[in-house]
Amino acid sequence: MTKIIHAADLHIEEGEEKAYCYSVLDEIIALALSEKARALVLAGDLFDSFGDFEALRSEVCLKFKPLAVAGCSIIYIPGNHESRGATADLTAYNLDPVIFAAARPFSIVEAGGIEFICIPHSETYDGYRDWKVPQKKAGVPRIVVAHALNSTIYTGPDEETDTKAGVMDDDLFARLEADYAALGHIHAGRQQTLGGATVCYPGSARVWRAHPREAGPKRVCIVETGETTSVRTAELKTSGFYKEYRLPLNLSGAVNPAAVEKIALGLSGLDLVKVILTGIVEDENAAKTTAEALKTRLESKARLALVETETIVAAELSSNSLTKAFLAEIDKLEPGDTQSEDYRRWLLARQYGLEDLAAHLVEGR
Ligand SMILES: [Mn+2]
Repeated sequence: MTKIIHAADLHIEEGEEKAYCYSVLDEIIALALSEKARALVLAGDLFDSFGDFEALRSEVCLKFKPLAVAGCSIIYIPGNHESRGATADLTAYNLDPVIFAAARPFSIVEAGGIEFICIPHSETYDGYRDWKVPQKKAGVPRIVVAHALNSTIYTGPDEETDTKAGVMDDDLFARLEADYAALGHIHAGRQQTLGGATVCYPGSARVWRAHPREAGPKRVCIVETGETTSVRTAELKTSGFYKEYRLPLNLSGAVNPAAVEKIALGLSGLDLVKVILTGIVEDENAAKTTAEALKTRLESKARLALVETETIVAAELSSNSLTKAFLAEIDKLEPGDTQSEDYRRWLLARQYGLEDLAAHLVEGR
């Protein structure tokens, strides 16, 4: 059996995220070393853009040196992000000691007794039936490495709006006689058998942006292949979590301090946290002050904190007797756990009620 580590979508970028990205990369390299993997497969979007690729590739290649010395091949294909803003053909780059398989439509790399069919990202893979892929060798496992969407394994919308990924047919895995497909692009992990192959998205290796699809632990796949293929995942410790909360403001623009402290207590210094402040306020400036104070509080506990306000301004709402009665009753029902489904429903009911009251107040003028 041969062991490989499969990671994807690290999106290394320059600027304030660089140190964080590098800590995750270091963890992946340390894992490949401790697991004595024969190959580390990076299934695209190692860099966030062509500019990041250009600026940081030398530093990143240096980081891979100890792994190469230990006998682990590093195989990397470009994703859609490496092409963002590209001013040069990626095949022109030598990323020694990394095997940078940028040639389209595919290239074959043999390493650790495994045959890797490396397919760089493309807007379409429609021509795959005409690819001249050699017959699979007896006793040599075959791994497809690609950065693409597959509509069987992932039925949701593309996670990206500006750079859509090409869609790969299930039949491609069968036709190429793959034992395992090391995919990238979908930031939430997925695993499914397609066309006889075990097809995996490990998910993004770090929290790439403030979006619910970045939630959950960040992982890499540890694949053992030979007669059979088995996959387990390893959670990355340095990636942290993406955490998103919605909190209501009261009419004077204040937030419940106990709810804030509960969120702060659950954060680690590696997390990216986003809080959306909702509700109806009488003065938007008060909401802004609350948002700034909240951001400062959360920044002291998390790697990054974002606070957004989705409030509606309705002056004179609190002097309305109906509003007072509504708030007095509904706030008695506030569930304790801000992450529960009950809380979400309660928050919506409170918001709709206040919106309705605000609308009637305007009509009544
Ligand atoms: Mn991608």
